[in-house]
Amino acid sequence: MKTARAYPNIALIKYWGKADEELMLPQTGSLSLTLDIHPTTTTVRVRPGASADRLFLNGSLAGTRATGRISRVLDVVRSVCAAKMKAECEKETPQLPFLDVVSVNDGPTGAGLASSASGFAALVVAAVAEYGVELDTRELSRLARRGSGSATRSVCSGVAVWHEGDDCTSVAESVDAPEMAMVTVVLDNTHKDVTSREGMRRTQETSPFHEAWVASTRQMLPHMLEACAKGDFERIGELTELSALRMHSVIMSAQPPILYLSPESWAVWEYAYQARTRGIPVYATSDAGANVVLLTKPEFAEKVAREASRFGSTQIAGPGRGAHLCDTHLD
Ligand code: 2P0
Repeated sequence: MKTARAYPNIALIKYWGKADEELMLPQTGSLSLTLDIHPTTTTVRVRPGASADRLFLNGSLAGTRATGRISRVLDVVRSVCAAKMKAECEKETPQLPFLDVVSVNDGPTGAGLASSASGFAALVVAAVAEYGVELDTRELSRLARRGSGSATRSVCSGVAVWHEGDDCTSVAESVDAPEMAMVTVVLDNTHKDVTSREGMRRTQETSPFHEAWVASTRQMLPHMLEACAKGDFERIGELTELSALRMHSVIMSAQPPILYLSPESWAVWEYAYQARTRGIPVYATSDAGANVVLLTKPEFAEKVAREASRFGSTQIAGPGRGAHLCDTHLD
């Protein structure tokens, strides 16, 4: 039995569009901060003789859709682990058994706070360990990508860049960055109407601005990496807002349009603009849902959380650890 824990991440340079749906290759690179709140904890155990994987999610046996989604990733994990075992002992390729997966999310599932990122990152780290194979962060990140694009980044600690590339090179790695904090402002913890996957597909297929989005992201990412390396927080904040606004612009221009942001979301965005005029370094971002995440310097996090609590429930997050094994197992 093996257990792993992983945290969600919030992108500062957003990923919105796939170059390859099967391999889950992104059209552009992206960059995020892995948080230290709302972890997913996942325990896996081999099921000798069973004919399928089983998933217990937040205390209940999951349906065929959710189980199928993790099982497809576990098939890739099994083939990579079997190939590695064969290469190491030069015997027959082993047939690896199916797994029981018990997973608990400590946070709002499907509300734009990236539960699929923490979920798939924890899943691959636990499964690889259960099969007794050692893989490095690059290889784990490559496997997590097959479950969900944003999971590629949750394998890494702190600020992580996920590279555009092919099946081998499109992986994430941590990069140096200044100290930052995030304040999540949860306005609506119900499920979003259009999943990220469907939203990306629709945007790519129907928005006349999609190519411009791809070009602008390719242009912004190197600037963001430079700002991170220099520790230039204001530049990081400006690029964060720009990337999120450009992503929502292209999403709104899909047909039929997708409106993830609500009037309440915009009120939080306005708060960030207004707070900056008072000397508070705070910048807004939003993912595929109405919630807003505020990026700030650690010493301002409490003030920002207090002020933004008039919009919704706020929580302070700092940089979190990448997906890792832990000793406490779930039943
Ligand atoms: C991101 N998002 O960069 C972007 C910004 C949401 C908005 O990655 O289809 O769950 O599984 O790869 O990763 C959320 O989408 O989508 C996401 P799939 P994913 O964080």
